[in-house]
Amino acid sequence: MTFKRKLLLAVLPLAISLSATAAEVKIKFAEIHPAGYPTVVAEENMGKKLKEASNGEITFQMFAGGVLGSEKEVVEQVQIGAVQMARVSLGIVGPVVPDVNVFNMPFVFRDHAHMRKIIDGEIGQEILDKITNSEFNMVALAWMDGGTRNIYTKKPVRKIEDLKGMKIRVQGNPLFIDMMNAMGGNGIAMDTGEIFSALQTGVIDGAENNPPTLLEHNHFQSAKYYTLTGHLILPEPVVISKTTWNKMTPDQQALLKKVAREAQMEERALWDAKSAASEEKLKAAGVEFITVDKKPFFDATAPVREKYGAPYADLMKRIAAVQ
Ligand code: BDP
Repeated sequence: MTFKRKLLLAVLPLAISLSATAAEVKIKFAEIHPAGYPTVVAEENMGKKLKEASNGEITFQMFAGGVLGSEKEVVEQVQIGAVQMARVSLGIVGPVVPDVNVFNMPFVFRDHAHMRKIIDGEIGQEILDKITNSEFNMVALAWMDGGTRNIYTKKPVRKIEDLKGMKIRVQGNPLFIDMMNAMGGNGIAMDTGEIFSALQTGVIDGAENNPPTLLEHNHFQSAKYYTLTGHLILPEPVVISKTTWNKMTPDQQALLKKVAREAQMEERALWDAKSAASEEKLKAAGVEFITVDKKPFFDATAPVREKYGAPYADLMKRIAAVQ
């Protein structure tokens, strides 16, 4: 064999593998929620579309149920590119990209419909861009709907005074600790996966979340009182590691943006159905839904909005102006 031919044979596999890796994108997607949850279903459908529309160049594998770690850990993994994509609560992103905290403030949205209007419009895109333009190596693509969060406890909270001194789990974001303390409770940060046993063993007296999470994460087994404070309406960004994003072709990037936005709209319908069904199941399981006057909760948290909202006064005005 001539030297030239030998050389060609030696570099050929390299050339083939280089061109193959340029087009192939393998996505591991991390989710804290279990299979069948609205976000998981919409994201899996997004994965199917990615695979089909890219002729298999993009592959997608869902890791539901928190098997890749807590949301905090997953955000770190996405930053280094070890996990390619995830959906996380915005609460968890706040300590990393403080600019997103404007959506994490208690009672910043009038109601669920207001939040949806905001995430679908230009302000929603601006906040996604804040994540993308931060130094944290993630591209934020779309929003999932995480409904409205209310407080659930082992002993009933029928008025704000009842919350006094109760240890209530919140997500790991100082803003939420301040929020819970402002309402009279004792905010305790822990990961989602720790709540179930912390409730059972009495490490905490309660937590706060939407009906599907209260049901699907089995917290209702210990916390039978659900007080409808509606203090947080947190949207949930879908992110991809910039390391992965930068390896994708412009066409692949455009495809991902398109199907992520479709997932945003699809999840919403799934969410509404799941939320209604969860409420029924929780009531059937003996959870008491307690209607309260929200005003004392709103008033008590005003200092939190002042403290964290100060840099975003204009943005908050724009949010309030959206009808
Ligand atoms: C749920 C969110 C999930 C969070 C969880 C929590 O969908 O992303 O991990 O709350 O509070 O509503 O930990």
